[in-house]
Amino acid sequence: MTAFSLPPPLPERAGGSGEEARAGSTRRRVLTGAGVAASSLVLGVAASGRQPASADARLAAEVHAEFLHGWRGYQAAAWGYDEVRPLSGTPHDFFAPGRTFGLSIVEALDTLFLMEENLEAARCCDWIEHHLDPVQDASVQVFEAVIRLVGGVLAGYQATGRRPLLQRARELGDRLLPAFTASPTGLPYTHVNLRTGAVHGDVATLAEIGSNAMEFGLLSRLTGDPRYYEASVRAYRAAVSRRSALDLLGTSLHVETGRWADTTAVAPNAPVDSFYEYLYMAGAQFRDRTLGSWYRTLNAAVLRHQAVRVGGRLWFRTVDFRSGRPSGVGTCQQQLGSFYAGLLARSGTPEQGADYFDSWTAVLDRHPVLPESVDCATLAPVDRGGLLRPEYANAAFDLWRATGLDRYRQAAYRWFTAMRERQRVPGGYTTLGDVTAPPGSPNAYGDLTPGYWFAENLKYLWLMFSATPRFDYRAGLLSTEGKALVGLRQRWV
Ligand code: DMJ
Repeated sequence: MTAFSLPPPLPERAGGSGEEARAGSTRRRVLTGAGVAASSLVLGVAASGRQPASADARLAAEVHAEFLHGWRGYQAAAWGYDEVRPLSGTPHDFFAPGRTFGLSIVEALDTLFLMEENLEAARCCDWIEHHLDPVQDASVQVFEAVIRLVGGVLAGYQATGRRPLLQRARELGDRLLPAFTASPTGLPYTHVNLRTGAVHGDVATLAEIGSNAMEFGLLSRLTGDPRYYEASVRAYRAAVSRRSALDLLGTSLHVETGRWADTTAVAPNAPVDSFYEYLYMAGAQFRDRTLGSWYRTLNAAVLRHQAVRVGGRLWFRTVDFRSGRPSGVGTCQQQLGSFYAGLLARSGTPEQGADYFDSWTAVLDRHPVLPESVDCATLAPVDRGGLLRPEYANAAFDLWRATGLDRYRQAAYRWFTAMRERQRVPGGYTTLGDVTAPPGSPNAYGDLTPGYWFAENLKYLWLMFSATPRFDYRAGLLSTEGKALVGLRQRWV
């Protein structure tokens, strides 16, 4: 397989001159196609997993049963479609109206493998091999297609070794690449038509810019084709080089000019959340010191300028990225940001990770399940929706792996029982319109099992309680969509 090179260190900020020339002269490292680091350079960040303390067969069985309940609901009402609406028993197209990618099948595949549901996982592989069309006339959001489809198919390939899956992931990657290569700055357009290659969406958020390095890096590693990872790193470089003197980033960038489209630093909330996650995680995955260095620089700035104590609890305020002064949106905090508690623990600041996790546990103390967003001064909901988000369980899993403390498993189990109590319906699991509305009231329910529910929510619980031999707890790495991109242990066909 061909070798490909990894990128040079931290770029200058915007306005610095000669960045590319300097970058070209710095030391490069090489990964072989088989993924062996050929350089002796050592990464400053590393996977921080532990072996599982002990299995709890009873709790693992509960988790397994609930996953299958949701899975059967999808199979019965929406097999072959992207998602299921479990109350109405109808399918939902996630990417484009009238187009399906069998999203929930792709999302569920490696979870089924980890749960030793071999026949179900094989059915998923069969569907992907025979029905997933990567050249549909559909304009898809690149970020979602990468983390959900490319990541899901790659995880399936790693679990099974079935070569057509790798081929399918490669086809998808090739069809998504124009979003990066058509851009004059390297910042990806947000959408691409898989058939025509036409791109659109010229303002990209940080999550859309960076949340591809794990999947594209793995695709480069498995195929020996460097283009995917190089596109990811170029996009990261384009964003990081535009950081402010405070080492803070705004929220979104104009793809064609490279100018900031706003001035607010909102980390770790959406829509920048996984930009930071992937700097750290891809840095660990590929032993890429450049990404690790960017993560440390940017994350230190977030902790320095955005961390704030409200009522004794740790939260992150929105600030102007140039001045560091608090900006606009007051005290609103998104549940999506709660993953960051785990990332902080993994990346060397476990005290802040624990504190931030406890802040979200305080929110869970107040509500039946976590609302989409809260006012951190009062913990009252701002957005009352309950979208079956996995981020709190993701954080519990990461904190448990990083610290070994059982309290995180207990917190995750409590979160699981709340979800089971409120969001389980005969057709599976559903979103809520208002987490505070009593069950049965008009606003209580939404009608969707999001694809990510199959990839994430119960996988974290299963990994915590099953001690499955199919996952390497020490070295395994999960993507932002919960795909086990590193550490799936057993191949079977
Ligand atoms: C998932 O699609 C991914 O975790 C993504 O990074 C943002 N969050 C959703 C689930 O809430």
